[in-house]
Amino acid sequence: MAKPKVVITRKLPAAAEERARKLFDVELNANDVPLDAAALARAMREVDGLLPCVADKITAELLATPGRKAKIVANYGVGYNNIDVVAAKANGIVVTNTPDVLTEDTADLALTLMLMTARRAGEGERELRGGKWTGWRPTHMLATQVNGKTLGLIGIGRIGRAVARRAHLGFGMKIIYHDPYPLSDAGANALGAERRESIEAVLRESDFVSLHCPATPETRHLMNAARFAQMKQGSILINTARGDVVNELDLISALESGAIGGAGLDVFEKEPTVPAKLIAMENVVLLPHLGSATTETRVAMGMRAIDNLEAFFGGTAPRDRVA
Ligand code: 8YV
Repeated sequence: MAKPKVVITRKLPAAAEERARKLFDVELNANDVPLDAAALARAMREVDGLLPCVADKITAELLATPGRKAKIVANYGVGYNNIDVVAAKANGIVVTNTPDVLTEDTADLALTLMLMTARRAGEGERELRGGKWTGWRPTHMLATQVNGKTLGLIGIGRIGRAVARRAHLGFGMKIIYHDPYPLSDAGANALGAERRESIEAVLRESDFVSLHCPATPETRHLMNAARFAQMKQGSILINTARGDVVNELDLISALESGAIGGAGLDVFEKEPTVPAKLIAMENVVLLPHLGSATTETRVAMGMRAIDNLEAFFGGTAPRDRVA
């Protein structure tokens, strides 16, 4: 039997590409140049399945491509806001994601941002590399203590819980959270996590606020001027979720006015564009969407997406179906 045809939109770690080559008649992207809308539409017409990444916009128009052959979009990533899942369902196209495998790395990165922002690590490094360090002194670059502070989590799914575990057990932090789906009593006790009835209640109490909700129409600009006004003065926002969850202009205003003390950001509204005003701020740590960027995890994400394609083409239910 002929192998199913698959397009993988970006270069993946070699082990994942090798497995894809064995299982599928696969088109790889050796040059790693992003596919434009026309190339994605051609793929929709000519192959059985697509394996896209966060930057590939799988729009309603694309999913309704006349003469479409593709029946599955196996996203490389746990977040799938790059795919119009409503349109996928309407067109009978299966969508899968890659949960679990990137939980720990993304939590590590949230803690990296928290520590770097609180302890002024980026600023200190810039000072040293810029040849401006004049030597040790008791009042040099005094920062915010992390240990024992209150961390507020907006969303307590897999990644939120992994962040809570690190912060509570490793840094003695008090964990509060808001999520439409509360933790079980046992789950909450293990993390020392207390639920709050509203996002505002979390913001009012937290020294650090970390976002761990998916990007949906409901969570778009969840952090806006009114919500920044609820945060404690000097508190720090961490975002490893999606840029859309934060109104970036309102964040800039909150940082400029001193309403909040800093931000650690791995994701942005218009990636790869980052507002110049953020880049100019010393109290902001900016990373280029590195949440899952370890070799181990990027291989595991590839394998998981390939598992989903293999199951689908083998006639069984893919494990990670989201539409
Ligand atoms: C991925 C991510 O690198 O999985 C996610 O949701 O944000 C990242 O870890 C990205 O989605 C790859 O497409």
